Amino acid sequence: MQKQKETIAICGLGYVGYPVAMLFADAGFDVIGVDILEDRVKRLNEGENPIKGQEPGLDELVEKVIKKGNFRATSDMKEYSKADYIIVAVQTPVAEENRKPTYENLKAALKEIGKNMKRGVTVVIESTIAPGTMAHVVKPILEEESDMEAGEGFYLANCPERLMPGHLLENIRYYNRVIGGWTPESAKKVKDLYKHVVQGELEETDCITAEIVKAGENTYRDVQIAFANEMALLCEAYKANVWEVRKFINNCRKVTETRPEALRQMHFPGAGVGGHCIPKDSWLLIHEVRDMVDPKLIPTARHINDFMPIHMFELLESAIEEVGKKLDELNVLVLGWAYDANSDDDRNTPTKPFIEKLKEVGVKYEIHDSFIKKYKGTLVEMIKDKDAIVLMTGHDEYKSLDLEKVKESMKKEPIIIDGRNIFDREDTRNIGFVYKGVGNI
Ligand code: SAJ
Repeated sequence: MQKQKETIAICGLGYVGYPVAMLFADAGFDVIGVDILEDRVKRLNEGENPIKGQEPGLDELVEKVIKKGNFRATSDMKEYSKADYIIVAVQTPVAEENRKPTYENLKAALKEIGKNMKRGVTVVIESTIAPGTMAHVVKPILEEESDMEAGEGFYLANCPERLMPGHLLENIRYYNRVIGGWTPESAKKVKDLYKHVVQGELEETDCITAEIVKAGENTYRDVQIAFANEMALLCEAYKANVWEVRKFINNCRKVTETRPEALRQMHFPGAGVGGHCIPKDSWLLIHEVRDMVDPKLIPTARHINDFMPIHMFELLESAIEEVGKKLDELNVLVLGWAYDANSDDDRNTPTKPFIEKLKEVGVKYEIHDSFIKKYKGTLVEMIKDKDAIVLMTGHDEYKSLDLEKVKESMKKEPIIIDGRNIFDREDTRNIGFVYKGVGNI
């Protein structure tokens, strides 16, 4: 077991790096948070928790760690030289034009780490990367900059994060983790380290397998969501209710280990797929072998999910046709800018392409989101005199809306477009709304 007062440097203090830093500090390690954003570093050293969404237990943990005093943030890259372990949790977006990973943040971070890291250090990549990246990007840069060899001068592994906003600490503590060691010793080093914060299983394998597991599981989710979204479009055409259909499909039979074929877990159709991960991890998964394999299903699933915000606009269009109003006379309230319920995370939010459609046709609109500073506002005020409400994000706050009062405050023949199945179609129609939901029109 490691001596407790070892030092861990965490590179990137966002939705992944920050909770990881807090948990290792709470476990007794000296933790140095390294981030290029000096303003963020300042606020972190003043004890501010940068994550504003609902994160059970995080505020209390931050308070405890700040009192302990073994966490500090810095933008000084030389601090890497003090670390026994360096965990990298930077964003790995893909370029919009060609869906290829750019790795700007990752390469810049690796250069600084390689330049400053000491012999015998263990480097762990938590960021989601395309299969082959450890071999073709991470290892070469670290070796080049440090003049040491992976597996000899330093240990190297990838241990992809499995975090979801709203469940950050729970996911770190209880989800199983896959550790891809450049060498078996590297995997063992990382396993012994993560034992201090992870109660889930720590499974050792090689780098390429761990890379494929992470990009693959997010792609699996994207494909499942695309199936649910296409089912929703089919149900609209059949004038059926996708939520009824989904209920009966998923209720086929109690899933047992021995009868996997009974497994039917249709995901949720909706207004679109956002976040930093799901919209791009499919492209990471196929990146290095796209020409060899020419995958069909995975890119198609991406296109179906990217279409859903546009479909929300189509539902709005057909509703206003029903009430004989014109798009350019419309005043719409859009509920939700964050990509997921009760979170302040708006990366790749599906609301953005929806808003671009409204702008394209000159629809007047307002956006409400209590988790996003720019879109905070008094909901009852913002509802006043609107023609339509379009729900993009399923924040709990919207579930408790009093639709009777909402109707009184809106223009006549009010419209609700429900992208997250928050409202009951019949109840909403009985109150006097024109209601259209994804897969439920
Ligand atoms: N969504 C649907 N239908 C669904 C599930 C989600 O439309 O049935 C939408 C959500 O509204 C959201 C988007 O998809 O806009 C992504 O939602 P998510 O629940 O997948 O959340 P993420 O992206 O925060 O988390 C995923 C998780 N991956 C898997 O479950 C395989 C999480 O475990 C990963 O750690 C995370 O990506 C990541 O960081 O990679």
